[in-house]
Amino acid sequence: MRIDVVSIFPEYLAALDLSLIGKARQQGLLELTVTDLREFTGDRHRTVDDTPYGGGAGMVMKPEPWALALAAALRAGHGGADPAAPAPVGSAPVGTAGGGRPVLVVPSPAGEVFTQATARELALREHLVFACGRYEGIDERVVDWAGEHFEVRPTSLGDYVLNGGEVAVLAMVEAIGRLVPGVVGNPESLVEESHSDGLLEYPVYTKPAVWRERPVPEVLLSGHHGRISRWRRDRQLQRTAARRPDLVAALDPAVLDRSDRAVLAEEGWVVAGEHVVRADPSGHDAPGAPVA
Ligand code: 6GU
Repeated sequence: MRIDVVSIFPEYLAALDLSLIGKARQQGLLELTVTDLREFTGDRHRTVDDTPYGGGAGMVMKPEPWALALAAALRAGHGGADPAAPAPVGSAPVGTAGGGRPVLVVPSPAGEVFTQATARELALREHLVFACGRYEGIDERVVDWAGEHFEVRPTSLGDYVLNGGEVAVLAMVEAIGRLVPGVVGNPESLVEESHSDGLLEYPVYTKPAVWRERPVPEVLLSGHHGRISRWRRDRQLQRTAARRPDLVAALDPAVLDRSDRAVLAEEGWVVAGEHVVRADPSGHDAPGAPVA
């Protein structure tokens, strides 16, 4: 997989040299470049922003440096070919090759929310480009122009505001990169983790068996794999009900066995047809409940 990040603060992305992602880059599993948007300016002050048409607070990123930077990223992904040049005879049409068109991820609190499903989807693509905006954002015509060359994905980490896309890109590249085959040494550690099955992870413990008068739950020392699996599943269900009722409401009843349903019932949730809903004696509809 190839990843290009464009930012006016390339130093922010230095953390991608570290840890799992840094190692994957050294091993050649990920080819990642970070470029400074200001390299694509033409004036003495290397200007990347200007005042907004229509007025209002803050500054807007100028379109031309972005178009030049993104075109350079496209060329890098084509092995240096001019993205505007006709495709060589016999080459696969865009969108039919394994990874499809390059994806342009535009981090923005106004984007679609990034989830584990987004990470899984993007981990299958061959070329990702991240455009880190600052100020009030990038001139919207860049997004329009980029749509001719990329699949454009305005993407948000959640409902809060960061000063720019860089921190969001660190999070997204880590979430995506660790799903690229070979990046995480033991692929089993990708299976049993939060969100992979729509539930939060169960609690974990290590030695000593008693720490500051607190014992590890006895079942975990039993060596009884069936009981341990059941205990862990119960803790996942309880924890998800307590912390993330939205995830419980999104569960497919088909994945819930009788024990699962019993645990959820104790937390106040019941299966009603195709949905898991709050067992609410008041009769008010729970979020996600089917309309009767
Ligand atoms: Cl992706 N960017 C910015 N600037 N703020 C955010 C965000 C992204 N996700 C949540 N807040």
